[in-house]
Amino acid sequence: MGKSMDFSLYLVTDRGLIRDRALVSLVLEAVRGGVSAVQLREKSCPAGEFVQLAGNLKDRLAESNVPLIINDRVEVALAAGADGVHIGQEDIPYHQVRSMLGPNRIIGLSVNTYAQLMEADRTDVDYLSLSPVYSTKTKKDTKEPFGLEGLRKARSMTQKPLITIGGVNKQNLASIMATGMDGVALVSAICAADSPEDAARELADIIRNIKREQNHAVMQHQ
Ligand code: TZP
Ligand code: MG
Repeated sequence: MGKSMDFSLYLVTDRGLIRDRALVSLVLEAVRGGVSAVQLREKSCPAGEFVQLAGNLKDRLAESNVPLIINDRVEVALAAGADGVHIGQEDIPYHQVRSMLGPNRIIGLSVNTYAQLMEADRTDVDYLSLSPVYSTKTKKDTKEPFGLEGLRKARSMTQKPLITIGGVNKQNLASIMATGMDGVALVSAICAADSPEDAARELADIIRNIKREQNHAVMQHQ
């Protein structure tokens, strides 16, 4: 996996939401539906178990070419041979994560304010996640939501791949993508769905349609 990554439909896992289903098979179903990237997010998993889970998932994702990103835990990503790490503002600082992972692995960073966005824009971080776009039950300690206006403003401030997270679902997805996001990250819309595969397929269709309309608009403008 090189550094080019398709951010459009980015699944972030939460074992608390998957009921009695196995995480790896749920993720693989979602990938069959059209998920383009996966972030393994485990907030209280012992390192050994986390590495085993990540290694297993990485092996199973190999044939789909979907990258595996690890939330927060650089040592887990290295030990499991993951494609990259996603960090937040309170995690190990970006430059240190970059020196630990080297130039070839993907690093994503959550930004909660425009000041953080501007600071991150000056680095070679691979993608930025505006967090959150909306408040969500899945994560209670989020900062002030960007909302659609905030996404548009953020889009005008950076050329970097830009995604957003928080309360994204099939109802609001088209309006979020229309602000110029490269993609969205979601937890409950896929992890809690009765059929993660169908949910992912429906979301991927919406994204495909809006990207097609956007390309069309660009071509007509040329
Ligand atoms: N970071 C900001 S909001 C969030 C994370 C991990 C949770 C998003 O979950 P959902 O269910 O997609 O709203
Ligand atoms: Mg974090």
